[in-house]
Amino acid sequence: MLPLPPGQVEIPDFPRWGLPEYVLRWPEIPGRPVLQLGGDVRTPCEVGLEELTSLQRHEQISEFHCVATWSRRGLRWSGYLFRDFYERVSVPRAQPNAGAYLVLRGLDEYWTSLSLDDALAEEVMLADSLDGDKLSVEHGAPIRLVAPAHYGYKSAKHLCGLEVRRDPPGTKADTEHPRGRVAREERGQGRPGREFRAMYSAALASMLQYYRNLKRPGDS
Ligand SMILES: Nc1nc2c(c(=O)[nH]1)N[C@H]1C(S)=C(S)[C@@H](COP(=O)(O)O)O[C@H]1N2
Ligand SMILES: [Mo]
Repeated sequence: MLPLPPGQVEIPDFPRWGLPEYVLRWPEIPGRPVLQLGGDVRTPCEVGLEELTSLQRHEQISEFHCVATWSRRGLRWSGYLFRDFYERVSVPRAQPNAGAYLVLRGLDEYWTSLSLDDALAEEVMLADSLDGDKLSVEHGAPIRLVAPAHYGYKSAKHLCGLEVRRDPPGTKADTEHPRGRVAREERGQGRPGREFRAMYSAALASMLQYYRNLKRPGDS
């Protein structure tokens, strides 16, 4: 087995994770979920997830690397290749102008971005199933992005909107890197990756305890 990327440690489980501001929001899944396509496009529009069933299904097993230094191996995602979705649905329906970036939005109001090149790379998926089960709310129902070569914060859960942008969209904070490539340890901005690594490693045990004990609202 290949070694994990620099600074990552393997964990056996897969906790729901994210900034507390978002992770404690368990979004209500609409009866007919849609993706809003907008931004720098000729025709902003709405695509029902049922329309994705015209695309070829794709399954892959990949690693997942959270910037907080944990990695999970062997997740079996199923859904659609993002590139297929973009080329066969987004482009014909929304008619993007010459944008080079994508903003991804979740039902919990989370947002992140990817360069279009990174989003169209191999292994980037829209996943609606994990390890053979329908994607749970915990992990991003009804559909989420999966970008294994990027830190977990780029893999937007509960995806409900995609915006094409001509200019770099920026980030929510310096703890997110505009590109976030794991192989280059692009953990955040303004400091080298290994400094973020040291900070997260020191906090990992207590963070894992917090996220492993998250309860859905209503659970006892
Ligand atoms: N919508 C949304 N997407 C999100 C987040 C979030 O809080 N909300 N957290 C990100 C972070 S930091 C990580 S590590 C992964 C965690 O995915 P998981 O909850 O399925 O483990 O989701 C990413 N995508
Ligand atoms: Mo993360």
